[in-house]
Amino acid sequence: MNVKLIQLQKHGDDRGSLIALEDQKNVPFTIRRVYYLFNTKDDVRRGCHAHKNLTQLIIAVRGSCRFLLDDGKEKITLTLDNPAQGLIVESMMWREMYDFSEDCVLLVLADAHYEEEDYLRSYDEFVKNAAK
Ligand code: T46
Repeated sequence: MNVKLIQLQKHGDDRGSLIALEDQKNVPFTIRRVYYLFNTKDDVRRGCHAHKNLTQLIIAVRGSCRFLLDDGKEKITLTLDNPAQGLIVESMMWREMYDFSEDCVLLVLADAHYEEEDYLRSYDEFVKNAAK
């Protein structure tokens, strides 16, 4: 399955930590959009869609949440709980996020602007497209 967890270099000293994100350097694409998810209730599932053509880097800059990733053939689950770890999610990957900690802030860097037409929000439609 095409899922990568990348380690981000932490610059730390006795004042605290800092992580820099630079496109085409530690972010493997040109950054066209940045958004963040916060104040998510712990009993909800977010995502529940795939993208036809979008690569994203997702970082839990605070708190934690679980991910279910499904490429139409295989499913995996993982926890994001480390601000120095980035999850790369490519196109045609069904994602669901759940078990958000109260303080969770998910930072997302994307290689394209927001386009509702890029979303596959029906699982059946996603599976049909993934099989092509
Ligand atoms: C993803 C996961 C990790 C915008 O207007 N612009 C944007 O850039 C985005 C991402 C969303 N929106 C609007 C569309 C909806 O009215 O914000 C609302 C919530 O979006 P959505 O329900 O798609 O959010 P999530 O948390 O289910 O999914 C989001 C991203 O959409 C998705 O690409 O991979 O976060």
